[in-house]
Amino acid sequence: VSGPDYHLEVYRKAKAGHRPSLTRLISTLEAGRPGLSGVLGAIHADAGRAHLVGLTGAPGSGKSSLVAALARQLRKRGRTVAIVAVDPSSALTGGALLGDRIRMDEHTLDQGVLVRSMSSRGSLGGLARATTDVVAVLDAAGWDYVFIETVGVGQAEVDIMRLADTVAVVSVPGLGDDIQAIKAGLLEIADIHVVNKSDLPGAQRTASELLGMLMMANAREGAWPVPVLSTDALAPGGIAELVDAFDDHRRWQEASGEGLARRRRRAAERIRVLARDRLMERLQDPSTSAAFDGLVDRVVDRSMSPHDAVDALFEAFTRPESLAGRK
Ligand SMILES: Nc1nc2c(ncn2[C@@H]2O[C@H](COP(=O)(O)OP(=O)(O)OP(=O)(O)O)[C@@H](O)[C@H]2O)c(=O)[nH]1
Ligand SMILES: [Mg+2]
Repeated sequence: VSGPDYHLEVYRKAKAGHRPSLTRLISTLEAGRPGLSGVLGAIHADAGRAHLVGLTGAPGSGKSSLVAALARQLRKRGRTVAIVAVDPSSALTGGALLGDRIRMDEHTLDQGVLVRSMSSRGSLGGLARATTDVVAVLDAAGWDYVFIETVGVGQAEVDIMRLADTVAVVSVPGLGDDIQAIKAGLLEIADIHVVNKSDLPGAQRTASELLGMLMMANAREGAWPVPVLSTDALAPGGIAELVDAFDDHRRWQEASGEGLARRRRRAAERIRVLARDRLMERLQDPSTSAAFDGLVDRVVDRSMSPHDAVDALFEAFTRPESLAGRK
């Protein structure tokens, strides 16, 4: 059995709390099979209630340990927690976040916690798309918090972090890599800075350096003052304060209008990406490719400019008979 009705039925069960249906739907969405627009529409209509929290930072900074501690704290507060660990580098290494699975074991028997690892397998663009859909279904299915953990500090991580309502950038005591990470663009996307491993020497100094870098931005009228929080994910320490900061940030966003602005940016970007994907699919479609080759011929023999060829293509998308006539 397959098809749109089948996916909607799986989604209905997932929303009702049936875990196997949820994990099956996540796998389907991750694979991005055709025929999902119906269920994606239903998911979109239901989503928008969860607090999406992104955690990123240098490899080994303690993101997974932090997420585990955060999940424990949130469970104490009666909230449900879904964790999506995304590894963009797995396209190169072929590895998955095995360690994350092991460290999360303590939570596997808890119905209020769900852990999912995602690797890119294919393209990085595909990973961002898959992550967007998986996070949306978790939100729609009623999870209170959805954590998105990414390893590393590249553009792929920044793109994935744009999904989140609140982005926490995790640093560790001692400089070097962290400053590199911040230079790579993480400073602009951080809503909260976390200095994890605060049990190690130099934590105070790292926190001061971060605060120094934030001083100008934090002094701006009406800006969210990005806090720098110290945590020890293992002891644990500072975890309740971090959860409070997530909630403060969300409240501030809703009060200031920044939340709506962010949702608008996210929606606009999503439409753009999907439009671009759809366009590329159309260009690769066999029904278009013959006509496309015809346009290539004309650009090569200079009877048509590339710009006019694009005009012809766009016309063909709305009036398919137009290209045939032009050949
Ligand atoms: N001393 C100390 N060690 C920590 C703390 N948090 C995590 N660690 C240790 O740091 C190591 C890396 O922790 P992870 O939670 O796997 O870090 P990560 O950022 O998820 O790592 P990747 O996903 O591989 O990038 C582990 O050995 C942890 O036990 C902390 O607060 N203090
Ligand atoms: Mg990790």
